[in-house]
Amino acid sequence: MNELEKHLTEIVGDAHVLVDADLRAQYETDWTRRFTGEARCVVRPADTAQVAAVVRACAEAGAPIVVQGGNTGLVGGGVPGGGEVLLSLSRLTAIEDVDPLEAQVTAGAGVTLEKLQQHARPHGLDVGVDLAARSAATVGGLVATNAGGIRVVRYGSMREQLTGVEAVLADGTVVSRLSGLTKDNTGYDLTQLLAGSEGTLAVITRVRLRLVPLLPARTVALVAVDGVEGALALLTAARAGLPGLSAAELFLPAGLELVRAYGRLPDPFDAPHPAYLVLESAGRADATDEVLEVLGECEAVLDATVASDVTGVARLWAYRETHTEAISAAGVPVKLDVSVPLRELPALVAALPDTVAAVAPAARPIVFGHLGEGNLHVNVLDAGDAAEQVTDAVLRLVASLRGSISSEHGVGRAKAEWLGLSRSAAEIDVMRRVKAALDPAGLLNPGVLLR
Ligand code: 2HG
Ligand code: ZN
Repeated sequence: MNELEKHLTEIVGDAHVLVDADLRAQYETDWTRRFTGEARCVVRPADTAQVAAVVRACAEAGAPIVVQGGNTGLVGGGVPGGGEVLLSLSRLTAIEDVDPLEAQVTAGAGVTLEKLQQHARPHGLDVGVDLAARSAATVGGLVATNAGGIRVVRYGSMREQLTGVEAVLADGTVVSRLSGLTKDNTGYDLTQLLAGSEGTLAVITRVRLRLVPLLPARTVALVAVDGVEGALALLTAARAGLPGLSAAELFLPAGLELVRAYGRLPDPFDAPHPAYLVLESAGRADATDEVLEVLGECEAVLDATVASDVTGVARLWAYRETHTEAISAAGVPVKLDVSVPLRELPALVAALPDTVAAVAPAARPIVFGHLGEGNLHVNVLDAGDAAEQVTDAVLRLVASLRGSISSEHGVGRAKAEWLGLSRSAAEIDVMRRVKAALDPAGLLNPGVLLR
């Protein structure tokens, strides 16, 4: 053990500095097996004071750091590029009592989304963000990446839930802004600056989140529509006709086939259809009648199955939520997360197969995502050694449609090279200046977001 590791051991204790390769291994590869890199060691502080001491020790030693939450990220932002100290926030699991008056809660960065949901629900409150990785994804990571998920159509992304953060700057200084004031116009919004900064500006140690009413009645419709334009027509109708609209998720026949084979799920319809939508309405009372009325009036709807009991709702959601698992079981995909203006979505979906085939003829694109935001998850299986070409071709197509190369997963290591497709040179220059001001030595998450 060299000087830095000894110093880190003094701060967090023997058991929480992992130097051996086999102990480090689970932290060094992301769960999709697409990103891997060796860490100098893994360090697991227990609280903000220990995080600050660890960061200070690394700064003094000039040692770069990569920050990791639940390691559920999808762009390689939480795994080492090579040689960093891997700072795991998994032990920062303290949760404060729910504040029912403000409808807010403060939680440690290592609290999982599921734990926070369980903590809020007995108070008749809920977390405004939900996503399939809820059992492992941590709130620190969700804020650092400004995660989205399946409820953005109703409540917005993680930054919309955020009312404050506590964070450790690159020199070990702690900044804490956890008062949770809903209105507070006292200068630069440091909380929002850190949302989506992907660990490049500071290490988020605690977050304060606003909570939303717990809505016990859910009605879900799995709907077959006549195409992506039809899906958008139904979205428009659902936005107007369903005040409780809480999800609008799109998938296509190739995805349905894959999740059915993976989960041994029955065919939800008698025949294949061009596109599918999961619509959800949540509220205090059952919305089945409203949902049926919206479906009945939309000409794009070819078939539908509706449920409002807990088992039926879970059964219908499975067709959408198991996409990621089913894809992972089929191979290591190229995984892209893009968005375009809604009116360009049909053009994007139509152009994708040829765009991919031109650079990887044997590849299988599986496309699904969050319709409300024009956010598509373009997963490409069997791209062989053309992963880079597939990424380049798809991201250029998206940029040509005035879209974003990262809708909700972030830029990470995976897309840093393509940032210029979505951000102007002037914007990237401002980002670099902010980075240089907060982390002049470039020790926090080097290679992530900005190269
Ligand atoms: C989802 O919406 C996640 O299910 C994962 O953002 C997307 O696996 C993916 O590409
Ligand atoms: Zn998603």
